[in-house]
Amino acid sequence: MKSASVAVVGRPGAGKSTLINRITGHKVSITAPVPQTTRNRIRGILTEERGQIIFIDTPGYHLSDRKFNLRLRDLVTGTLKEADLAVYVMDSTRPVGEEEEAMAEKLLHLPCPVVAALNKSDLASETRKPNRLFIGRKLPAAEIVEVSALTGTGFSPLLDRIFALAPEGDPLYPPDYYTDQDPEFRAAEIIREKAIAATREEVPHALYVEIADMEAAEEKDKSRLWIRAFLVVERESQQGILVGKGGERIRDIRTEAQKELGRIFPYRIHLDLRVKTRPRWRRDEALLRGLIR
Ligand SMILES: Nc1nc2c(ncn2[C@@H]2O[C@H](COP(=O)(O)OP(=O)(O)OP(=O)(O)O)[C@@H](O)[C@H]2O)c(=O)[nH]1
Ligand SMILES: [Mg+2]
Repeated sequence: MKSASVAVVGRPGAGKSTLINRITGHKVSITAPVPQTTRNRIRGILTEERGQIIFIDTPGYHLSDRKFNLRLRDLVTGTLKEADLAVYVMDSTRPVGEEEEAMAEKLLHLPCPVVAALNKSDLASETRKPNRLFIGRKLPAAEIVEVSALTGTGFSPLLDRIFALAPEGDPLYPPDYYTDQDPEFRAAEIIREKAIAATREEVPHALYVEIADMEAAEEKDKSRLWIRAFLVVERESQQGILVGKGGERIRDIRTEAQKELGRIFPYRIHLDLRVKTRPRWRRDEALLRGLIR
């Protein structure tokens, strides 16, 4: 039996979370067209005849000296240290930039093997070939597999490679487990995804979700889950954007979140969603310690 912990790393927006969701067959990690969505290490577990692979989603590797980004990068570094192998997800439709250079440099010095997943193979791209050459030059030991995280193309050779490199061992989780996230974190992430999808520019980055409380109750013949949550932003103007004209936007976010939460949790969901402002929260060390982990 194979048993491995696999760090999934790469530039923001490369498709790491989409890949893990598709490979495990479950919505484990939220995704968005805007970069810098994932802020945590999120486990997605795949168990099959060959063994168990624990994929660890990580924040996109982004070069910035802000406190917030440094913490995200530390999380990537920490995850790579503990992993049995790394999957380097690269967007084949974007030219190589300094972030790819830094990422490749980091992977080159790892003790564990690296598999490169050249993603978005469903899209036409003039950068695919140069990107492939870049990986070959920078990480000569890494096998390159072209994949589409969106369609699942290339997953079979990718998994063959991962299982071939994985160490022997016993599974760490029961076979029906696909993630180890607690319900509060999952709820907060789903709500954040819907808020990101409804906004633009700086708002997705200035946003986090606070779950005030979550309580299950049996009422007549129905199980209900009450969730009280806040969308927290940095400025009053962002608060206004999230609320929208006549409260329209926050209502839409709530509806979308409630729908998806209802698919994840075996309850009828009652979501009470409000917006509040917490200036400069991205510089608040104590808060970041709780949020980015
Ligand atoms: N066409 C296409 N789009 C993809 C593919 N993989 C991911 N995407 C899209 O790329 C965008 C970013 O995907 P994510 O999975 O959120 O990327 P990520 O690497 O997790 O991003 P961060 O969490 O910000 O680091 C989303 O709009 C996805 O739908 C793919 O194989 N093909
Ligand atoms: Mg992500």
